[in-house]
Amino acid sequence: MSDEINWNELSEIEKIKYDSNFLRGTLVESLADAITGSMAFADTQISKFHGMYQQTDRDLEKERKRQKLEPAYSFLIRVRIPGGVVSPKQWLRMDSLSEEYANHTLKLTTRQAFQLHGVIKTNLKKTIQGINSELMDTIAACGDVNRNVMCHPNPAESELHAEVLETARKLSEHLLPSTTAYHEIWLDQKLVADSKKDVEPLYGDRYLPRKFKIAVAIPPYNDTDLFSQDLGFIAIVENRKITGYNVAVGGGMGSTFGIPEAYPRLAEVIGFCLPEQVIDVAEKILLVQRDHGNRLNRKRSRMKYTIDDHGIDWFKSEVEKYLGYSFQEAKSYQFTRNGDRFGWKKGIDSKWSLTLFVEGGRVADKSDFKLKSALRNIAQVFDGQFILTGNQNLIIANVTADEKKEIGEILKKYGVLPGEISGLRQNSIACVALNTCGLAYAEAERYLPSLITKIETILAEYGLFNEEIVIRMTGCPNGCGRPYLAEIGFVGKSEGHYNLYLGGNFTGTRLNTLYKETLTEDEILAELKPIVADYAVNRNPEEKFGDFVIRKQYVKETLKGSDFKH
Ligand code: SRM
Ligand code: SF4
Repeated sequence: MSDEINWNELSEIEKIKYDSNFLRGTLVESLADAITGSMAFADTQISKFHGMYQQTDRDLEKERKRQKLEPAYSFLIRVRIPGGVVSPKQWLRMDSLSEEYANHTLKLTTRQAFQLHGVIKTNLKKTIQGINSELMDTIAACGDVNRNVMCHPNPAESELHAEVLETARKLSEHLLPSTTAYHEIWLDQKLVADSKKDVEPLYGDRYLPRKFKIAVAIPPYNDTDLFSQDLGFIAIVENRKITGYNVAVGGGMGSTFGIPEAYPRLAEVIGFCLPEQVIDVAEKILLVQRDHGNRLNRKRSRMKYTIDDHGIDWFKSEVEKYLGYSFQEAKSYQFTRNGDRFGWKKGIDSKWSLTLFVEGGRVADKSDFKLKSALRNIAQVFDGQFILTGNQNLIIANVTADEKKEIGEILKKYGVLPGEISGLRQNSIACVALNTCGLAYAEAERYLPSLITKIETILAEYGLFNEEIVIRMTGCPNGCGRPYLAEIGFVGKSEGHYNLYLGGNFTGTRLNTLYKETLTEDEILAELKPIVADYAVNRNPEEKFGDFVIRKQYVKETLKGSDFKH
């Protein structure tokens, strides 16, 4: 079949995947090439499936060019952690790898994964072996496959959370590529001489047209931003049991300035399935996308466009054809919020959990705020779990009453106390952007905290310091911080300039709308101040900021992704 393909009309990545011999490419040769810190182009694409991205330090770009040096190449490594749950030992391993081989920080991502930044080529293998030695891996953390599966697994919330964690883990395992390339290349396991023996029963030899993302959520909390996912499972709970899941398809945030046919889109609910059907449903949806997704133009190859191109009814019936049975009618559900809920919480089993705000998901030591040291110390003395949330935060879970006291003391010792953090900051997300992201037009993680401080001054002036408002910033329109679901969203246009989007809602079920383009910081503050003032005086009781700006017509509601404007 693949031999009949007209490669000229397909995106060049399709040929690279096909020629890679089930994700081997010439990675071994690229790793051995001591002349450069980079990999051959095709290997930079294939290595994504192994959980890494080649990057350059963009802060050093000009100086390296001036000195006629090649860019300062290094790699980000992303660890696959379904549901974000790791043990203290695993945390300690990631901590020590970040010290030994990376830039001394840990990044908690918007998909509940760890990222290490700044790993040079010669340290890649040692780092990946270190990760695997603590029973974690980086397979399929990136690439045209199913990515890390998200869910909210805090056992303090209910016994159902353990069940969805199990589901997320099963989904992740089931949808892993089956090539042995990862084990050969990184873990020195036996080389398969004729690796064409490998089969990819799910993916085939060209894998998916594009990345594929799944999340599970238990209402009323939409803390995995379910409608931004290719595939979302909404748990339906009756008599304290999960009786099944509503199935939502076709979400995605990625978009591109100047290309109106690339837009963010919300997932749509197409029906209900039983818990025992979840894996099958996910597999068949993935297969429909594999077989019908656009392989010509990567800007249009996510599943959201397959759905918009063919229609949701066609998509649903195609999935049902693959399944051999029909979905049941969707059940009613209600989300009341997205984001995380902070502080100590006593669980159903009398154990405690602490949800800590981690600004921009960056675990690092600063002079008076030694978060990294504090978490290392906690991991050394306690026996529970660390849970990475989908909002770049961290839950310390399964804590006994004795451990609670000790953890409190450790946090105090290192200056990390869950003190007063504004409702705006608590609900903030910033993508990585500069200095590592090759696609960033502007700062995000390094800038949003100081912008929030300035917006907080305005909010405090109007008595709104504690008002929870979802604010998100990304350095480009790809949407890694899911900015198009924020009540206040910023997307970088160029250095120091951002588009401002308003009117997403607090439950993560509405896209926002472009309010003003290419604003500087002064302009952002000048635009926001009168709206905040109006909100303080004229909002209805309990009315959220995102709903207010729609009611007062600062922006019109975006009803569907294809209407979204940059
Ligand atoms: Fe992302 C690419 C970082 C979540 C949409 N994303 C990138 C790259 C790898 C840049 C690149 O391709 O060279 C970024 C690396 C920056 C760095 O230096 O670390 C990057 N994405 C991230 C993370 C680390 C942001 C964060 O600050 O947490 C998140 C890692 C998640 C994970 O653990 O797997 C991250 N990315 C997302 C999300 C949010 C989500 O998945 O819930 C999205 C929007 C949802 C979606 O996929 O539609 C997202 N990333 C993208 C896109 C646009 C995809 C598209 O459909 O157009 C790109 C660019 C691409 O794929 O071409 C991208
Ligand atoms: Fe990079 Fe853009 Fe993603 Fe931010 S949104 S991490 S700038 S690709």
